[in-house]
Amino acid sequence: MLSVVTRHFMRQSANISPIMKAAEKTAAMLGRRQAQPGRMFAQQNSLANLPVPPLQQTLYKYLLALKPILSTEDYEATQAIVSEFGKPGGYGEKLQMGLILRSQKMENWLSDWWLDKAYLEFRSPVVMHVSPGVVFPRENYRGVEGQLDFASRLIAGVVDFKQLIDSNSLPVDYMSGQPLCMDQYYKILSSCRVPGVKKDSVVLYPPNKPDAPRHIIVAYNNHLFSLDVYDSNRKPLPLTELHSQLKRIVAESPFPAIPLNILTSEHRNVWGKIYKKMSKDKINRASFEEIKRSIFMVCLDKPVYSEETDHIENFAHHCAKQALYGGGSTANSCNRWFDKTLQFIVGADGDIGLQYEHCTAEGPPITALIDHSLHYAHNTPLDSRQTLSIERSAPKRLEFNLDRATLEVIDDAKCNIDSLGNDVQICCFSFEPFGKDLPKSQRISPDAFIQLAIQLAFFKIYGHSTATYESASLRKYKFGRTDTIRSATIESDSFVRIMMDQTKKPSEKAHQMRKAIQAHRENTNAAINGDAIDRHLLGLKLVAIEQGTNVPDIFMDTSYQTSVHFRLSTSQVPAKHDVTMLFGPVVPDGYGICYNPQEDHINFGVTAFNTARETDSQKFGQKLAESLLDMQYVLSKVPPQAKL
Ligand code: COA
Ligand code: HC5
Repeated sequence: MLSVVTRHFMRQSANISPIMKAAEKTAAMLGRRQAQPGRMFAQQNSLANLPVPPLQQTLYKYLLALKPILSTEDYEATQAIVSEFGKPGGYGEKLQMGLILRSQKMENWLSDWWLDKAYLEFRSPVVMHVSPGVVFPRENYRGVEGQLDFASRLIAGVVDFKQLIDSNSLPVDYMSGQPLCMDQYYKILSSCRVPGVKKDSVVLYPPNKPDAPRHIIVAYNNHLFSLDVYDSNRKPLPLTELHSQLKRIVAESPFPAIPLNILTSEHRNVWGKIYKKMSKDKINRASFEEIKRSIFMVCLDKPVYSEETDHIENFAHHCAKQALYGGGSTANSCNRWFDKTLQFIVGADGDIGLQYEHCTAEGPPITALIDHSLHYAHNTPLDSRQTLSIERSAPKRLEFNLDRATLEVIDDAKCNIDSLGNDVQICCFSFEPFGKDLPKSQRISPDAFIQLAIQLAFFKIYGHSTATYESASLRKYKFGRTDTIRSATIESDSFVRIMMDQTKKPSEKAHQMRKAIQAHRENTNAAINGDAIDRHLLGLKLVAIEQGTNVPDIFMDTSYQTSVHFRLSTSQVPAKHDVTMLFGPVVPDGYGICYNPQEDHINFGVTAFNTARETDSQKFGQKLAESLLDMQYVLSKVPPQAKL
């Protein structure tokens, strides 16, 4: 089945006529609002603070969300616990008051907590567990010459995007007609996660300071080089210059370096301890500083894909591995610095992509940067920026002093990344029969349609619904990050059951599909308007912890654990270019599902762990494609209805 809908990733990006210098024109070509100097934060002051939802509303919705995923017995037990928590003058009201007080003192009561709880205090490796990978459309070059040519174009494209950020010229993003917080754009470049023994931190080097970074890090053969991308007058280096500097880096590094970099893929406590110890040495400290301060990173990967030995169908899979974790210690995992916010991956076979450390930003600002940079890379002739730069320095190799103990941990880290890589089962595919166009033609939200297909696919395999997470943007609010759309609803559960019932007519199935889609849309609207339940419940729990009181029963209840055991962790990240994105599951027996809906097809990245016998991402991908077609069939049997 999958072979029918799978297509290799040779599709080229949108065929857009060459446009050169003006960044505003690029933005316009990409369908974004016109760039205007100083306009990036035009709406920022009008953004509201994140509200605290009413307690009773959240408790009511929490019970609704539990219904399709719990047994009747468990549900009834939890009902009693929830009602005790929410009774007048009870524990819930006390915590709610604490949360309201916090929200009155802060622009966003959630964002600091979220940064800590979701990211900086999380101790598992960022690879696979936190950092997503993005696979770009395959480029036409093969070999190192083309690799360096493309890498220089991509670097120039990112620097061009940076100019838009630095001059506050990026057009404001909008969602459902509402302006969004633009703060995350300031955090994706010149930023880095720093390992700590118990908790990580994140550093950011603003562009408007006199000593603002001018360099990027280039990884080649496990060596790290600091390369200036601006001259001493802060003018971006011409493409030809970037190209010759990259050539120099390659020529100077014929043999692989000791793969210290792989330590960034370790458990955070392990890496935090080594980092602390290594930082006592002046040379190490200076090199760490150079990496942290760099604007972004480019990984010039060695070729590991062979057209002769591998079937062409495997190319997408190869790219996904490189983007998600580097493919393992003998492939390119040692040619990364996983703490760095943005690592562009440029392989030798037209295989390109991105690895990104998630703590500073969500996917949409990253895809805006990708869309701009790829467009620039494809449309800028080599000689277009020939203005001669002055006083540029040669690329500088970063040095490290390593002791015997660290060398041993490097060996362990290589084994660990290989185990992690062998454990992940990746299924990236493009669903070809239709894209957003089909649900739109039926006046249905494409996102709700795809989410429902995910529910159906899960039900086909397991015969029940499960806790499902879909990312919803809170950027409508100042410094907003995300909340959760819980896609398993009472309505979706009825829908998947009816779909599997041979006795039901298409009209009955279509009727329930529309009810489930409507429920999903309502949940989506609630989430983006600050009325979802998950971050509110987290907030109440954290108030209890901060107040030093007992964590209330509602959070100790096994049903709560079930409700946050997201076997389906999903996210829509739309991009103009035909990219495929993927991230790891968030629970051992779960799936990570990321999708980029295009007008006439949908790119999916599905992951699962091999160690969980009950999951299989290939099978899930097949069932997902099948479910989308089943839903298309049902819709084809009924006349279009009112818009949902
Ligand atoms: N009839 C016809 N067309 C419809 C429709 C309907 N009933 N409902 C929606 N559409 C159209 C929209 O106008 C839109 O058109 P476009 O392709 O021209 O832009 C398109 O279909 C997509 O809409 P939809 O599928 O409903 O999704 P959405 O854009 O509303 O997105 C979320 C839903 C939840 C993904 C979004 O609100 C969100 O929060 N995005 C951010 C997620 C995120 O941050 N992810 C990354 C986390 S790191
Ligand atoms: C380049 C695509 C990145 C998508 C990453 C994403 O969706 O991250 C989610 C962030 C959030 O807060 O919801 C987390 N998730 C991967 C667990 C869904």
